[in-house]
Amino acid sequence: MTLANAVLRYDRKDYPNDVLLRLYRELLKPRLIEEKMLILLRQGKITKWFSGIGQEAISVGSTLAMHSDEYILPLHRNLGVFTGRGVPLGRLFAQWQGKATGYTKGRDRSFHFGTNEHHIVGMISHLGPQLAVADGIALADLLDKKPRVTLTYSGDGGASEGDFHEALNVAAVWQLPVIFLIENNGYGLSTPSNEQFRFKSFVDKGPPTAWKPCR
Ligand SMILES: Cc1ncc(C[n+]2csc(CCOP(=O)(O)OP(=O)(O)O)c2C)c(N)n1
Repeated sequence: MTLANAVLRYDRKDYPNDVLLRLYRELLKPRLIEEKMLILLRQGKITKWFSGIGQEAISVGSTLAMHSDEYILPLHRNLGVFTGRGVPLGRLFAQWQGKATGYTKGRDRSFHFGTNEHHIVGMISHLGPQLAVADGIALADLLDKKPRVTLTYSGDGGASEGDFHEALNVAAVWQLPVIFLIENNGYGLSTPSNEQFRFKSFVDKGPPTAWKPCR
């Protein structure tokens, strides 16, 4: 079975209650924070917010599937990565309100920040530049023989960038342990999918291959 024809199977009976309850709580946390942030936005207490409402399960599920010492490179709609990694809420709110106690010490009020303590690398742009950084982290792990995986995200719009194709190509050629997770929410900001790309699945951009480097 290839990734392209993989089917998501879920059977409630495969999971004990405590696991399901934990997942539900982890899902609820970013949603409740986002609802609060949207109120603060309307009140003029924060200046911007990129909503990830409806996409929480992607960030939360993928983050919880990672080990805590594996690097994640999230984007502007991946609040669930920060909550899933247990980043203190006080500092998160301070960051978004541009306070000195935030991660960027008041220099920025968005998701352009990381925390090495939580193995989260700050977003460079909303588009592709952080994808090649994920390759670099994975290469370091490979050279150090550390059995780790690096997780990075892209929107559907970001997947049209040259950076995206470069990062995928290097990862394929060097067999790097990177997960490129593409969130297709139907729009690249305001550009609809039918004006953005022409294929059925993003998997077509990086088909799995049996080829191995000869070294
Ligand atoms: C290098 C660069 N070019 C342009 C922008 C402006 N920009 C921010 S988000 C975005 C589109 C993102 O679309 P997509 O990847 O589909 O993610 P979405 O916001 O729809 O989740 C653009 C063009 C940017 N942040 N960085």
